[in-house]
Amino acid sequence: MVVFDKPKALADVQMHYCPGCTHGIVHRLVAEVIDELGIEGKTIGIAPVGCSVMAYDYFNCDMVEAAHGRAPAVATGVKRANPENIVFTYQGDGDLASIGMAETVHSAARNENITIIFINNAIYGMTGGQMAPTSLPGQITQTSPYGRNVNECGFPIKVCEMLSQLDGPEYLERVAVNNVKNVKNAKKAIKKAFQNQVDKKGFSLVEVVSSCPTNWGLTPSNALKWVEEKMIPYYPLGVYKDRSSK
Ligand SMILES: Cc1ncc(C[n+]2csc(CCOP(=O)(O)OP(=O)(O)O)c2C)c(N)n1
Ligand code: SF4
Repeated sequence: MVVFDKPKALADVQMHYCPGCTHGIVHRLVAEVIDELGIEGKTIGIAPVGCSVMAYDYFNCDMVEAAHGRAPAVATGVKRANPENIVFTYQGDGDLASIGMAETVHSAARNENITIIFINNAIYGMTGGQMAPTSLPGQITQTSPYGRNVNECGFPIKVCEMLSQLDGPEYLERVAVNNVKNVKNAKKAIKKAFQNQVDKKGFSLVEVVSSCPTNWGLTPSNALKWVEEKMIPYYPLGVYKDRSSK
């Protein structure tokens, strides 16, 4: 009996992520969902700029690399040209909520029939730990050495809450992957976000509260604690919009 196996949609290569980084967990969940929905032959992923830039090497499906922040625009083009394909983006907070905010908001407002996996780790990971739009008030980063001062830098952007004000999006949920229960919920949300696209329901975004132990300066286990104690209270988990549930 097989009790643990690698999803077929995940390439059999070693990932470059740091020890304790939750990008790997989310990759696995996305791959499991692609396998379970039987859509591996027709799925196209859009990779971001950021630590997950090399997602194109990790998923066993066609992948397109977008310029920084432009993944939802690229996904829009790919999906409109190939409506029978399943198109997803995989983006960090710098990519999705900073440079790519316009693409995010407008693709949501248009209710594009795409799936967005949004990794919120409250920092720019790839470039060495600068403040992100989602860095917490008081959070120490390379560009906020005394802690994020909201009077100078503004408040963190709560993407699900913000997008939920739009009429467009079909489904918005925030999940986390800091413990087994949350990982299971995260998988359910990711599956629903892909299923919605199969069912032609429209724009579905899952925000995954994630960890970056390297740039937070924490051990992997303390980083998961920080997710529980600091991130989740600021970014409450739950469904922010689900038009089909009405
Ligand atoms: C136009 C442009 N501006 C800036 C950069 C530099 N850059 C590369 S990755 C990155 C931050 C990525 O952070 P995030 O999206 O949060 O992803 P993470 O690395 O944390 O997973 C930045 C600023 C770039 N590549 N292109
Ligand atoms: S820098 Fe952070 S986000 Fe990037 S791979 Fe390392 S732990 Fe993950």
